[in-house]
Amino acid sequence: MPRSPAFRVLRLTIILFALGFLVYKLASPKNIDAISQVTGYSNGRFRESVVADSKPAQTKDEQPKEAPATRPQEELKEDKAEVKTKESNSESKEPASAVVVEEATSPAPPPFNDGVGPTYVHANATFVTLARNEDIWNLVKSIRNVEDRFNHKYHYDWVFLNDAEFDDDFKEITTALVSGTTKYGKIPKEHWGFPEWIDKERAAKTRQEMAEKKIIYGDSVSYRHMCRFESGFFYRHPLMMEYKYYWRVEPDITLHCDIDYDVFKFMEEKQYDYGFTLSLYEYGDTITTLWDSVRKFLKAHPEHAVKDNLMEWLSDDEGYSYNRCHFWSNFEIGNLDFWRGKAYSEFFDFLDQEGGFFYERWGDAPVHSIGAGLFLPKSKVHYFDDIGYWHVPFTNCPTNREDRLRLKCSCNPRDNFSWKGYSCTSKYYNVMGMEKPSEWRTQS
Ligand SMILES: Nc1nc2c(ncn2[C@@H]2O[C@H](COP(=O)(O)OP(=O)(O)OP(=O)(O)O)[C@@H](O)[C@H]2O)c(=O)[nH]1
Ligand SMILES: *[C@@H]1O[C@H](CO)[C@@H](O)[C@H](O)[C@H]1NC(C)=O
Ligand SMILES: *[C@@H]1O[C@H](CO)[C@@H](O)[C@H](O)[C@H]1NC(C)=O
Ligand SMILES: [Mg+2]
Repeated sequence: MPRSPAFRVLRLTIILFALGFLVYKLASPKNIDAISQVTGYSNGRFRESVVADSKPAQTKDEQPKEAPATRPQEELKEDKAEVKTKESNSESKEPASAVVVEEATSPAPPPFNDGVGPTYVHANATFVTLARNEDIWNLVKSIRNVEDRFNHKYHYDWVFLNDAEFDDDFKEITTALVSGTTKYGKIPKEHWGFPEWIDKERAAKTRQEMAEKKIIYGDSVSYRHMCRFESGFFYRHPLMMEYKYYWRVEPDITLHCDIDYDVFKFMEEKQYDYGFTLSLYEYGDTITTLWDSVRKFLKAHPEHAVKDNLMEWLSDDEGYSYNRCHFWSNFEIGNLDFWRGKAYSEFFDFLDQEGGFFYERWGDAPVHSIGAGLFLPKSKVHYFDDIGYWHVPFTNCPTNREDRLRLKCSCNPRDNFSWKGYSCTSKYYNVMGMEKPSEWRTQS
């Protein structure tokens, strides 16, 4: 049935009116904010006009506190060290005047979608990874995890160390992935090789014996250089000297949960010097005489062992023998100045002279753990039970179900290694006098 022209005009008017109303509604300040939150789109000016009637854009932690942390970019030309500053990062290094103006006109325009602003005061900290060029594809997985779960909000620096020169591919890929500044350092020869007092024939004989016993990495020379480097040198590399705190990251790890606070500032505020996620028993054949050397050292330097240390966690007979408990050092968040201090430095030098890095296969994990366990009061060691972590073959998964949901954890709580027989974490709780979470028995 044909309709009259008047009807058509009326219909068109109604449609146009409805469309106009819709556009008006969508363009209202509240919606612009909602849209920009959903799409992640934000740009200083655009947000400025809508900030007033939207919810606070920053959380407590992200609130600007003091003048911007303009950490000076020192010239570190030694050891062919190289620094790459990303464009996004240079935003946070702008001169103070530019930032102050912004603060005066707008209460809270964050420069990053979901990160801390340019006025955020970072801890004096960096990530650090020892790797070979060929580790790149196992390493990107780790970096992606750390960025997604933590560093995309904070943009901490990342130092990469290698006994060889990093190639361009390695540098380009890692620089693209890390949201902070990346730095690349070559390890000096004295820190990666046989010291002159080591009898290389004797070392070769050990490697052969260990190979026959099928001890993991028992026949490897490079693994021993790695363990010695991580035990006594990583914290003295020129690139590391400008930092106080570090987080060690290895290739092929997984972070299972969001980390919704600045762990470096947490270390600083709580005055912790060493943080771990997993602990276990060391393979005895790799450290046959390590504890004998530790005892010799303690006899010569009784002043270094502090009161209220973790001796009870390391030894079941008041220091007579080592029970082989150690923190798993592929994950560490710690204070570099502790390793650089007198007690640990003398300890490492002593162990290095003893030769066990080569005549046996002393690992950096027991060496660090004994150092931290004896020369730090136990109150300075922290168990990060909230950091979901995996390095083949063990998992740390937060016990508390609410935490796992809130932090979007991807770990199966049944895989939690920390309460199982081969872990030393239960013992750690006993020694610390900490109460175990109620669920622990069902998981042991
Ligand atoms: N530059 C360099 N890095 C190394 C070398 N060997 C090991 N690494 C690094 O040192 C760290 C420890 O080595 P891994 O091979 O992971 O040793 P692991 O954790 O005991 O054993 P996996 O079970 O194989 O992970 C990792 O960050 C490696 O990338 C080496 O010869 N050169
Ligand atoms: C960071 O820490 C290192 C080591 O403690 C120190 O030498 C350096 O001056 C610190 N840098 C800043 C900016 O505080
Ligand atoms: C795993 O064990 C640790 C203790 O070692 C505990 O704190 C953590 O909550 C446990 N997680 C689960 C899921 O059981
Ligand atoms: Mg590893």
